[in-house]
Amino acid sequence: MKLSPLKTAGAPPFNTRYGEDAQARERLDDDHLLALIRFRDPSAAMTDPRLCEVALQQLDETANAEFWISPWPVRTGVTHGVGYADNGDVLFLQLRLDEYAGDALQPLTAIAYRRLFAAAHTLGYTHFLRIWNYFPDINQEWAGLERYRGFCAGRHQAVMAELAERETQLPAACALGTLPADPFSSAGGLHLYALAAREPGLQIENPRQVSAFHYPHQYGYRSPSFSRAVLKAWSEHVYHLYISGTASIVGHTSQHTDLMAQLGETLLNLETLLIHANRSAPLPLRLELLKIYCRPDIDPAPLRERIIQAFGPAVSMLFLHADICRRELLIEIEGLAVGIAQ
Ligand code: 3EB
Repeated sequence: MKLSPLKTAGAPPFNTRYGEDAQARERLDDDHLLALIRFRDPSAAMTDPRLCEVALQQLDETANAEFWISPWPVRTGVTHGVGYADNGDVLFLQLRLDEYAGDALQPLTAIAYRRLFAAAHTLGYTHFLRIWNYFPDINQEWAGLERYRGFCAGRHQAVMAELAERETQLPAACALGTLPADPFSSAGGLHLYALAAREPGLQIENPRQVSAFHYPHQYGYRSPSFSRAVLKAWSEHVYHLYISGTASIVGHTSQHTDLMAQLGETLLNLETLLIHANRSAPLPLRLELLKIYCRPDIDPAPLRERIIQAFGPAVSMLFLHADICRRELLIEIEGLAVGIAQ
């Protein structure tokens, strides 16, 4: 297929929104659909490279799937075992690898990342803007090593081999522990999805937080390879800010044991990051989407209320139950902010 987009000035190469999962299947018939993220135990085989099923339990009846929509038709395929969809400007990639042993997560992660990078190179999108990382039992220890730390070591290995500029080209990210409804289903394993572009974005760090790639070794012998956010200029008129999973961490230390206190600190981190990113963006960045991951058994209602207090009622929210990568953390929030010239 020839990709010759009729580009509209002032329009991004894709829009993201939360919507009803009930509409999900029929949306796959639309060749403008770049990606569809659903939150449910994944089916055994990948049926469409754009359909990404993540084994997290949703808390909300209405907004419970994420749609990435392209203004023009997309192409789909599989390369290096990585499913993809692209529209000439933006590439969606996903990869799920089965896990046969809990202590093999580190080499599995390195392999997964190498395959993601190889696929993106083959397709001509060499700049990763955002990567989502999901796998079960994130806080469980195997042979004395917490699985999250094993994951970080595998990612570190692959990222160091890939990136020339190791501290200024890191994608935004999140890493969450999945919670399959059926533990004997095919829902286990490492599941990555990502967003890549032909030209780089701008890495943004949070002045309230030590950069994750500089965390001291008490959090793992290889630090987490991600940036706090990536600011992408899709044109002079359109900016996206991909905000990494953000938690109640100041400096490099987790703060508060109380849920609402952790939420308050997290919101302060997000506000600070937005103000900081706005200094690099020629247009004001408005927060549009938030995805809130909280530990099982947490009630979303008071969280929603507090978030509306902070960011107003216009922000769309999607709540998921997940395990967070530090045992003491109860909540983590990622987001998308957009700047568009009027
Ligand atoms: C933190 O700030 C909380 O390992 O990819 C947030 C975002 C976190 C991404 C990752 C981890 C990751 O360290 C945890």
